[in-house]
Amino acid sequence: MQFLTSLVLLALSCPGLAAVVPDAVKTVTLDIINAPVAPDGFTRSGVLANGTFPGPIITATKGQTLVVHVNNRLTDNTMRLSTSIDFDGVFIDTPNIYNEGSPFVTTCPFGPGASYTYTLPLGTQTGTFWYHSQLSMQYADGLRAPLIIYDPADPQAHLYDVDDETTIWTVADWWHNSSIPGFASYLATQIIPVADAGLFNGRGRFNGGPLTAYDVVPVTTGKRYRFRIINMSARSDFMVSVDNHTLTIIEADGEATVPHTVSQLDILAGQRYSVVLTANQPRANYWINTILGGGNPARNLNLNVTLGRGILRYAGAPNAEPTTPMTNGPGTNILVEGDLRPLIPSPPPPIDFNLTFVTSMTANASSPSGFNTQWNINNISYVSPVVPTLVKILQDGAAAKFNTTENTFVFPANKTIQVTFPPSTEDELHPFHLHGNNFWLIKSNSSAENNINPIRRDVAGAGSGGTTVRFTTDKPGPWFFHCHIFWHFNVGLGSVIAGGLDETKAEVHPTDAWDALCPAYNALPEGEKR
Ligand SMILES: *[C@@H]1O[C@H](CO)[C@@H](O)[C@H](O)[C@H]1NC(C)=O
Ligand SMILES: *[C@@H]1O[C@H](CO)[C@@H](O)[C@H](O)[C@H]1NC(C)=O
Ligand SMILES: *[C@@H]1O[C@H](CO)[C@@H](O)[C@H](O)[C@H]1NC(C)=O
Ligand SMILES: *[C@@H]1O[C@H](CO)[C@@H](O)[C@H](O)[C@H]1NC(C)=O
Ligand SMILES: *[C@@H]1O[C@H](CO)[C@@H](O)[C@H](O)[C@H]1NC(C)=O
Ligand SMILES: *[C@@H]1O[C@H](CO)[C@@H](O)[C@H](O)[C@H]1NC(C)=O
Ligand SMILES: *[C@@H]1O[C@H](CO)[C@@H](O)[C@H](O)[C@H]1NC(C)=O
Ligand SMILES: *[C@@H]1O[C@H](CO)[C@@H](O)[C@H](O)[C@H]1NC(C)=O
Ligand SMILES: *[C@@H]1O[C@H](CO)[C@@H](O)[C@H](O)[C@H]1NC(C)=O
Ligand SMILES: *[C@@H]1O[C@H](CO)[C@@H](O)[C@H](O)[C@H]1NC(C)=O
Ligand SMILES: *[C@@H]1O[C@H](CO)[C@@H](O)[C@H](O)[C@H]1NC(C)=O
Ligand SMILES: [Cu+2]
Repeated sequence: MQFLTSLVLLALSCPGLAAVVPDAVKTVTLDIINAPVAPDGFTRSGVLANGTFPGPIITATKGQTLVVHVNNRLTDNTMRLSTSIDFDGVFIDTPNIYNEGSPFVTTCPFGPGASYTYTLPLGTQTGTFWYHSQLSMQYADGLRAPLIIYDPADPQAHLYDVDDETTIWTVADWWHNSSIPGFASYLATQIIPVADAGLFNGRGRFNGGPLTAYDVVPVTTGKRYRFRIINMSARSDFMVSVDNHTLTIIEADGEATVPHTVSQLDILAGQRYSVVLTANQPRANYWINTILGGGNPARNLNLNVTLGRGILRYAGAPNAEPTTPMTNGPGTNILVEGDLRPLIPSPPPPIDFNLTFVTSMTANASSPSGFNTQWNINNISYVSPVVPTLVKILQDGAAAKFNTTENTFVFPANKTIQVTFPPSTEDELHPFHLHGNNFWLIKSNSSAENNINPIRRDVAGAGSGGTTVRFTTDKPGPWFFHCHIFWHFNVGLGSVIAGGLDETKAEVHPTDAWDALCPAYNALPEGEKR
């Protein structure tokens, strides 16, 4: 650790690494439109940023303010017509919380024909992030894309040679139908519609479908690549490996880690990793295996998890698929999340409030949500309020009132909160995601606790092994804390962590454009609110 810390200091103080000073502001425009899209060869209509899936990559440099103008040009009413964008994993300071994009927590969505500009000072944060629609199940219809904040003086720069737009890897689950009938089916049957395909960098195949070209990742012998892997799933997790190569993890969710080499890693919905791959094998084509998990493939004969993959192609190798069999990966030397260590240690502070979150699924046609399928935290199923949480806090500060079904946990500012998910009886991990902040991962689906040097990240899976996270309310405000399996989230598997209500009221001064969002949304015809 001493040695690595010295390297960090060396890199930071080395004048050779001093970078060109970027513009203070990075401005991006996104037009949200409906357009036909066929990532796996099946053409459907999508809800798409600038008409592509994944949407355009947003890149920024450490210290910039990101300004994103979003124009809602949606017209296809077989999918949602309103929208709201979440910049997943980006830290947001209290004064900017109103630009955080969480419908009915920190904002209202905006309807077709309307625009909104998100202004996000990025501070000192760097790493791998993504943006997606935070409204209902809309991101399953396509509105998801990478967001990378580059560090011109990356303390890990000596570990890799290449880190650019060709080294971003996205994995995503994909459905042939709109999320609206899919969600209705889930409510009626309690079974999440099984995806039709798993996609690597926006491409994949389904059983019986056309032999669409797999995405090709070019590499040159001898070079070291920083691949930034983003799981943009609405449901599925993926097992990631590259035939004949190891992957050295150096970042998890925007936090640098001590380099840790594995052959395979499981990445949950919403999670990100940076891995270094050294092109040190014979010049050839190699399968990148990104194997989707989640759901019983027998329920959707289109789905063939083996067909979700890409190709790592060495310069000089034939322009062809690998000749080796498609496998699901080596199945050995798999990442154990609890083995990761932060590059720059930050010991977790002692606990002020100790919470337990018990997750459960119930069927209740007369539940407050009216859903026959309902997920609960401590027996409460989250239902969005009509008046967003932040609006209530800005009006009433500490006197703000929340319905039981808002599952809103109120704390003083500057306290340390621990949340324990006891071992559950469920067969899958719920990737719990904290907005605008991150947490220390004290216990990762196991009984082993690390109170000394755990990693910090913003998505962690809670499942049968038991998971504990710890975070502070140093940034007053209401922050969503929810399962990133959006099917579960949309039937109640969510909560709001609200720290320092009076401080929030004092520090947050939204713009007129933000103030206008809720009245405009409430005035929309029902069909456009959806
Ligand atoms: C999206 O499309 C708009 C309109 O064509 C363009 O101005 C903008 O630069 C595009 N955004 C990105 C991130 O490519
Ligand atoms: C989509 O769902 C609707 C409503 O259930 C159904 O009528 C339609 O056939 C489905 N389309 C596809 C491509 O599965
Ligand atoms: C992405 O996350 C989902 C849900 O947690 C999971 O089922 C899937 O395996 C993950 N994908 C990867 C490549 O890890
Ligand atoms: C990858 O490793 C396997 C097993 O060691 C070997 O059979 C195969 O030839 C290697 N692939 C290439 C392209 O070298
Ligand atoms: C999945 O695809 C592979 C490769 O085409 C094929 O060999 C296998 O039989 C398929 N599996 C299923 C369950 O259809
Ligand atoms: C916090 O609660 C968990 C159970 O949810 C318990 O195991 C743990 O000992 C408690 N920690 C403290 C410091 O009270
Ligand atoms: C179902 O929801 C209703 C309305 O909230 C509630 O009164 C009832 O106790 C719930 N039943 C179960 C089994 O949770
Ligand atoms: C949830 O409700 C069940 C049944 O009423 C009860 O046994 C259990 O203690 C409750 N759990 C929590 C965490 O409140
Ligand atoms: C509380 O929830 C009920 C039922 O969903 C709703 O009718 C009521 O308006 C809510 N009250 C507030 C203050 O949000
Ligand atoms: C929280 O900490 C900040 C920074 O140290 C300080 O400015 C603020 O007054 C504190 N707030 C409370 C309520 O303790
Ligand atoms: C979570 O931990 C349990 C208990 O060790 C283990 O059986 C299970 O496979 C783990 N789940 C995942 C998805 O890693
Ligand atoms: Cu879940």
